[in-house]
Amino acid sequence: AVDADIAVIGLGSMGSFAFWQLASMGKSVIGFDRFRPGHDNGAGHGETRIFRTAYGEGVAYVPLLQAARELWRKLEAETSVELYVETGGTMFGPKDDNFITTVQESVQQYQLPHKVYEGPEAKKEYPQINFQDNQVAVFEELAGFVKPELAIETAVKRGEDLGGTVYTNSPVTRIEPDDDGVSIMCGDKQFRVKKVIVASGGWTSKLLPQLNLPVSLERQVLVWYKARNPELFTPDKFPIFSRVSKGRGFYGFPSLDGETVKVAFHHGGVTADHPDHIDREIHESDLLALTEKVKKYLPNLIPEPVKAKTCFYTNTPDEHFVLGPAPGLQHVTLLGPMAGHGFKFAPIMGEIAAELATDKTPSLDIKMFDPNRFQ
Ligand code: PYC
Repeated sequence: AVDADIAVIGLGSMGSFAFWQLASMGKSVIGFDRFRPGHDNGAGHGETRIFRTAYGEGVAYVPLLQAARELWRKLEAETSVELYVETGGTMFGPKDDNFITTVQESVQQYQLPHKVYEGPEAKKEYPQINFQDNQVAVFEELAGFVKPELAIETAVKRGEDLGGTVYTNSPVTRIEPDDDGVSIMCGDKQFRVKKVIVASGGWTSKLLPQLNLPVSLERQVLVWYKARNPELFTPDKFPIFSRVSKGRGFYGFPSLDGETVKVAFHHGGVTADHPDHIDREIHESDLLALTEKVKKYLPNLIPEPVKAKTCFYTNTPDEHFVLGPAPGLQHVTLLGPMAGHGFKFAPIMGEIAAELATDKTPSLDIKMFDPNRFQ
C-alpha cells in the first residue's frame, strides 16, 4: 500500500508551490519540511523577493516569468492573500553590460512594457537613486516584489485545504527508489509513495550525494536602512531596483513598513559546506561595503544599518536552475537548487515539477535546467 501518490521533500520556496499544484490537480500528496514552512533557515525569507520579467540572466526565461506572474495572481485569487506587488523595476548599469543588453533583448523580443533612460534622465524620473551619468536604466512595468514567507505559508495552506498532508519538523534522511515506487525514511517512520519531488534546496545534495551535483552554498546578507524621507520609498513611488555589475550586483526594494528600505548584494558572499553551517551572525565586515553602496546610490537613506539577516544561495556552475528527472533515480524529480535567482519563478517551477511527477509533458521549455547537463 502507498501512503500517497506523490511526496514533496522540502516545503520551501519551490516545494510549497509543487505541493499546491499537485493538490490542485487532485493528486494525493504529502509534503515534508525539516522545519516549519515559512522558516528562515533556508533561502525563502527576508520579507521581499524581486520579481522581474525582462531577464538579464537570459531571454529564454521570459516565457517562464510570464507564466509565473499569472500563477502568482492565481494563488492570490484563490486565497485572497496579497503576495505580489507590482511596483515596476529599474535595472541599471553600464550600457554595454551583458545583463543590461539581455534585459533590452528581452523587452524587444517579447514586447514588454518598458522605458529606457540615460543616467541624467533616470535621475529626474527616480530622484531616490543617484544614477551615474554613464549608466543606462531600463524601467520595466512587469516587475515588483513577492513576499516569500507569506507565499510559502499560503501555498502550503492552500495545498492542505485541497487535501494535501504536511509533516513539519520532519527531516527526510533517505529516499530509496525501486521499480514500483519510492520509500522515504523520516526519523523512525517510513513512507511509501509512487513518485517523489525533491525540493530541498541546499539540502538536496546532502540527501542525494550519489548525484554529485556540482552546487555550492553562498552566504548572503540582507540589510535594512532607515529612509530620511520615507514617503519617497513607498511601493507606489519606488520600484524595485537592480544595479548590475560583473561579479556582484546591488538590489533593493520599496519600504514595506513606511520607515526602512531593504538592500543587499547579489553574490560575492562567503561559501559554506553545509546549509546547517551557515554563519548566522552579522559582522561589521558584512555591512561596510553595502553601506558604501548605499551612500553612493541612495543618498536619502541614513547609512546606518538598522536590521540585517542572513540567507544563502545554492549556486550551479552555469547559474541556471536544476529541474527534471533525477539522473539514475527512477520516480524522482529534482526541483532545484535554483542558483540564487529562483524565488520569482516558484509557482511555474512548482507547476512544471508537478507535471513531470505526473508523467505529463512540461508546458514550457526546461532543457536549460536538465540535471544531466553536469554529468
Ligand atoms: O533575482 O533579482 C534577483 C535576486 C536578487 C537577489 C537574489 N536574487
